[in-house]
Amino acid sequence: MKKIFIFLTILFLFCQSKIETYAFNLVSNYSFENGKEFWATNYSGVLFDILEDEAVEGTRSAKITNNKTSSFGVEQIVLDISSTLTYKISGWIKLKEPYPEKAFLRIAWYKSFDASGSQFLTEDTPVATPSSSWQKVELIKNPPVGINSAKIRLLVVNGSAIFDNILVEEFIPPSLTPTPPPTETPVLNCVGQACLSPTNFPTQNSSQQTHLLQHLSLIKISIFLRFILIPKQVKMSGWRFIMTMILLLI
Ligand SMILES: [Ca+2]
Repeated sequence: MKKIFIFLTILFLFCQSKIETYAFNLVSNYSFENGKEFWATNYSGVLFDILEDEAVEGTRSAKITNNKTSSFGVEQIVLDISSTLTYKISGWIKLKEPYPEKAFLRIAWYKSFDASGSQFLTEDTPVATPSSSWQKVELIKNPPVGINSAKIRLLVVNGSAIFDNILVEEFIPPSLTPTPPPTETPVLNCVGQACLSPTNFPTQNSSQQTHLLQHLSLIKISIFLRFILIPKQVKMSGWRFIMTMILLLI
């Protein structure tokens, strides 16, 4: 009986908990904590340094300097791209003075499976605004049909910028975002000759419902804690156990 009780309790807690989905980042060494590993410059004139004292995450970041008026920087191949999915490309940028003309992220889509051959299309995040603070840039995109790989590029035009926390991940819309209730067409409620206007209809008060659900959850938690804290010497009868589980599952 005790094992069944523990099993059902764990099952109950599992069912009551919110199942959260975490997107998987496809960028290796995304935070530069492993130095330059997996990253390479895409132009010989680019200076690529790892900073040890500035970071959004961890302790390291990448400083990229490009004195040309074209966009150059560093890049990394991203595999396992599917055109049926939506991706969020994001990263943190901190500009160095004098501020560069541009600093941003670019995703280049490839039809090949290893980002070889010609790029099919490139798409850019917004450029970082002139500021010496860390700022996040991001882009949410569906790859074109037939895309199987990509390159993520950290680019600078005529200056220096620091990059950290570079993510290319499947974009999953927040499933827990409450959606507004559908708009109902007002219908007059006529009883005999008297008709109630739509403003007299009882309306659902979502706030009150939310409070009621919270109270019910607190009651269930209280019952659960009460039986967890019962001394081992006190045995739970079969009927008491069944009633407890029924209360917990209501
Ligand atoms: Ca870092």
